[in-house]
Amino acid sequence: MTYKKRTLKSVSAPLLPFFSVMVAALFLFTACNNESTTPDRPNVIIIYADDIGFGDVGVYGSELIPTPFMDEMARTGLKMTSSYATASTCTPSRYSILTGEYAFRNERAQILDGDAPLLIDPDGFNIVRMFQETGYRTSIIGKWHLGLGEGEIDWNGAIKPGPLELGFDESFIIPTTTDRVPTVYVNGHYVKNLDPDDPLFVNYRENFEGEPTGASHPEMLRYLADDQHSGSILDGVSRIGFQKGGASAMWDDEMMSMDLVDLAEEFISENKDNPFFLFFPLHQNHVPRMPNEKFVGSSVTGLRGDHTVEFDWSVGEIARILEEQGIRDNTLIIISSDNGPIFDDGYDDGAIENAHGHPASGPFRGGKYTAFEGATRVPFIVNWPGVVQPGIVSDAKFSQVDLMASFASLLGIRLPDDTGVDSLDLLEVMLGKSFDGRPHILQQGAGTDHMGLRVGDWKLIPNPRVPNWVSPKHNARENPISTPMPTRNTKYLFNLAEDPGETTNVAELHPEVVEEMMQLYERILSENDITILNSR
Ligand code: NG6
Ligand code: CA
Repeated sequence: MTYKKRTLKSVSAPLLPFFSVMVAALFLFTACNNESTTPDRPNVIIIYADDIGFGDVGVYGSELIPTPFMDEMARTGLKMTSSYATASTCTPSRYSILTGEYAFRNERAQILDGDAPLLIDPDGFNIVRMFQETGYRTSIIGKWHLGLGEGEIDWNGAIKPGPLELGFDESFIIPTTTDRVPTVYVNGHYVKNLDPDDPLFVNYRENFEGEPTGASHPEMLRYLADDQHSGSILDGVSRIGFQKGGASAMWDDEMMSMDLVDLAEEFISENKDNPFFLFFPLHQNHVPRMPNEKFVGSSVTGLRGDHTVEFDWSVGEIARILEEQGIRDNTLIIISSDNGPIFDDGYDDGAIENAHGHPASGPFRGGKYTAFEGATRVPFIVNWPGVVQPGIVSDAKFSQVDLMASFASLLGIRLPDDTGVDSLDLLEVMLGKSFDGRPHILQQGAGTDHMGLRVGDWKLIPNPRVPNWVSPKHNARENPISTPMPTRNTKYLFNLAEDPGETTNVAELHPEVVEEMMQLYERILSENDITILNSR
């Protein structure tokens, strides 16, 4: 592989050529490259929420869901207010973090079924490998949803390729979503706690004969579900897909947070003397919302809020563990979410009835699946004591796709050619030292051709369309900010400075802005950010 220096005219570039040689050389390089006072090689933890919206966090305006631990992270660190997931659904957003590439460039990078093959090429470069090859111990503990294996998966054998083949030294995953089968953890290559005498079978097309489903046995359910979520019943909740056997391996939904935090504690304490990268993607507040009983009633918005409080507790636990291990100061923590909020995502769990007007998208319109701001503009908190100054609020534009190049910069390495093609080195922005963010932000709605584009305060939705299973009932707020969806074949232009809620389409008033943004949009679709910025 050849590594060419990545120089960008409009953003700061990683400084010198280097990747994947000798660790000694890395130290030499970083020592020579001490232009800034930022220490290199901190531990890095990304705590990644599932479906937690901009307005679900106290410091972002939530009044009905208490999130003291995230609030404290923001008060003692950086709170970003124009930071985006690349997409309004899970798989594509995660794909972008790992690859540094907008997910629409890979048409398979869409919400994956639970038996889908691995989406990311194990032979390619990715953010995990970047940390691994620079001497970090790498681990994922939590939700994966990026596919496993190469086709048919035998859940009773070795399940690979997967996270380990992408550069994680250790992997303990929820293989897909918690509303999809199989409801088991995969530890390394194997289903955890599987009894060979009770093998596990998974099918996404048809049920196993005689097995109860949500459709056939609604009386067995804690709460009712839509048709899609009316497959096998596990832990009293029906899921997408069918599974049989593997009883000893089933996770306990209500213990999931404790399971994952315990593992994080183990990993952190084992690696307290060496740099580590922990990707910690949690399941809150994705459906089914089954918080531990100690969190039930902890918000006044029902299970959805309680689940969010449980997420916040995990954030607090990570801080506690780092303190106890004496490595809090040398650890950079990022807290964010994979997409905007949703209230009803398939289960009658009371989310809408108990919302009490809770503005889960903050001041923005829309949520999960859409291309409005609420779909991808998510909480983004950076905490690194002594380096990130306390209490900074930054409105600089940043996308999670930038994590790869920004961390490359922190590590003092240069990304290989043709990798991370949409990832910009915004390390200084990420650390609150600069407010000069991305020139443009692409926001992928559900599917690959429903996008938003933000440039400055302008926001264009060139081609509004959403899957037919996304309906207005998904959002709880009875105001124009949440719904209805725009009309197809109409271009929508909003001025976010005057109209952050994207209520008024001003496309007809500003045809020249639409025209210019359409040109950029077409360019982004056919080229990539690095090429575009270099050609300016
Ligand atoms: C959708 C599911 C939804 C959720 C989503 C993935 C239906 C009708 N809806 O297909 O409930 O699981 O996939 O969410 O099946 S995500 O946050 O992981 O992208
Ligand atoms: Ca999600």
